[in-house]
Amino acid sequence: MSPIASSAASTLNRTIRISSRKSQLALIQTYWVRDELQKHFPDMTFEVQTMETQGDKVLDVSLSKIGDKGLFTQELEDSMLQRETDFAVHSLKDLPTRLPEGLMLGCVTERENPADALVVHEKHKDKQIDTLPEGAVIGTSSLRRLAQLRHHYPHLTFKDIRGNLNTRLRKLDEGGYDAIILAAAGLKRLDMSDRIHQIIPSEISLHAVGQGALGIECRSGDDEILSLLKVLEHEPTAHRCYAERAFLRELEGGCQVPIGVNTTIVDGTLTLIGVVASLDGKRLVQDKIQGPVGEAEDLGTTLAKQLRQQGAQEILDEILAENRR
Ligand code: DPM
Repeated sequence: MSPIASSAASTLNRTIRISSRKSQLALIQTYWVRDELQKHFPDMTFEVQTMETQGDKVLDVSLSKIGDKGLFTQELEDSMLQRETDFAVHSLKDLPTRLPEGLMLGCVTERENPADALVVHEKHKDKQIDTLPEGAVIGTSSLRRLAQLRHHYPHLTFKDIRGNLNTRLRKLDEGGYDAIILAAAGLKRLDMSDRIHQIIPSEISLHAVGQGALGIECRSGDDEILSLLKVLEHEPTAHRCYAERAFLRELEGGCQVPIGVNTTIVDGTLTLIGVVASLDGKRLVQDKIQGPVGEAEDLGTTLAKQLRQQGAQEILDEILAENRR
């Protein structure tokens, strides 16, 4: 048997184990990945193993307080490192920009609309974000959404909200909030696009790094898995997300941070806009950078350094100090 034939045969015999969180959205995403791979590799067996992460368990504490590193990913990562599973499907925005030793981002899938969406209580169905009344209560636990929206709409009130999408929508419908902000992509994947009342324009709020894309994490250099995942890679999304992740990595101070981005690619030129906002919404440090898609990560890093010099570092230091208290 030729070496190629034998390696293909060993792949055929193997069951590929995929790890996933248990939430409805996580499962929809993971099953999509599994079904796509099954279509491409009909003779292989794919098996999904679900697990609970710390982020799924701790529901009563503000996201920004329990913070950061691998909140929604660590248990999945441990199972890959222990070779109990072969790869993990994440919402890319929940995947830390620094991965544990031995793991890598193996694939980035085509992005859904990365924008945030306004979802309103029925009584505001004739309103938009800029016509909600004074004191209207907006539910979000994203510092990024809070800081940018507060900047544009200082008359609105912001209140923490946790739980999965269904829980949040229920809390809204029950009258606990006038409106909530959610990722359009999550609503779309859950087949709840009808709840999207308004797409928040990027001039008002830049989206989170990696928002709307799936990131598939696997063991570094696991060529067998990487060759399978290649069929799901969407290059333009990958370039955009690599630029966004390099930007965040360069700025990150170790807590959930009010950092937003926007990326586009036109004729091989990538444009990255980045913002760092103070929590009171009073200061926004925003700039943009352009260059060849092949230099995506350098562009992200360079823009981050520029923003630092323009005052972003001060804002991040303040938030870090606040979180340590
Ligand atoms: C991260 C944030 C939020 C999630 C912070 C942010 C939103 C938290 C909140 C890093 N992860 O966006 O600034 O609003 O209280 C999350 C969602 C999705 C992935 C839900 C959402 C679905 C969209 C996607 C939670 N993670 O943002 O509404 O796959 O990109």
